[in-house]
Amino acid sequence: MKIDILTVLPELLESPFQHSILKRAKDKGLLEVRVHHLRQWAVNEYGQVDDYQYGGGAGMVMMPEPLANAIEALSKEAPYDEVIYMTPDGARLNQRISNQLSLKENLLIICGHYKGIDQRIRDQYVTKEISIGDYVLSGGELAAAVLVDSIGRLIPGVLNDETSALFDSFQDDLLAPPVYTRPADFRGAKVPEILLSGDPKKIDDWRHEQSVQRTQERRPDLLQP
Ligand code: 6GU
Repeated sequence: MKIDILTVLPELLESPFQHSILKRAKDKGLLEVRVHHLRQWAVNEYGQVDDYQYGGGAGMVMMPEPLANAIEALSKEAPYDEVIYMTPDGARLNQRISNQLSLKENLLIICGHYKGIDQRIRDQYVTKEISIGDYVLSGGELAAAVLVDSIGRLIPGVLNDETSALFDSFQDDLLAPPVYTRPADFRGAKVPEILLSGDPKKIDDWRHEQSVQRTQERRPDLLQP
């Protein structure tokens, strides 16, 4: 999979993909993330990419020309399956959306800044608008990093243990069960006996029970049909 990211703050996206699982995805050739500076497509030599909004009001708006030129130039290499705009008024990201996007080949993510991007770019180029939750960030970059992380780890072959994503919280609309490692007795607090039983069926059943219980307590909304 290839993911292009369009931003006015590429520095914010330098580190997130250089570590851990996403680094492994890159090293294995399963994921290529390219960060593009929107200023390359600025309208003048001052690097202008934003302007005052029509109708007045505080805050700048990202101009349509740089974005359109960038999207068109980048699309020439290969057409995008989705052009995603990160915005607090987009659809709230969830595991289902990440699963769907992990099956795509070629994605473009646009990071908004200031008051956002000109509506005409959203109308004419953007195919998906995504928010990562009901709070406001100062730009789309950190949200884009969250999205790429959640997608990248789902690409087949990225995770070491192929099955492990299957047991993540949300993968089946349940939260993950509690986990334990050594020692079996930590300052008097013991690991549940069943996990030491060596009986895989019992352990599976216990984990499922714990998942359901945890979901009922913490996220009953996930259990609604
Ligand atoms: Cl995608 N962008 C911004 N600026 N704020 C957000 C967000 C995105 N998702 C939640 N808050």
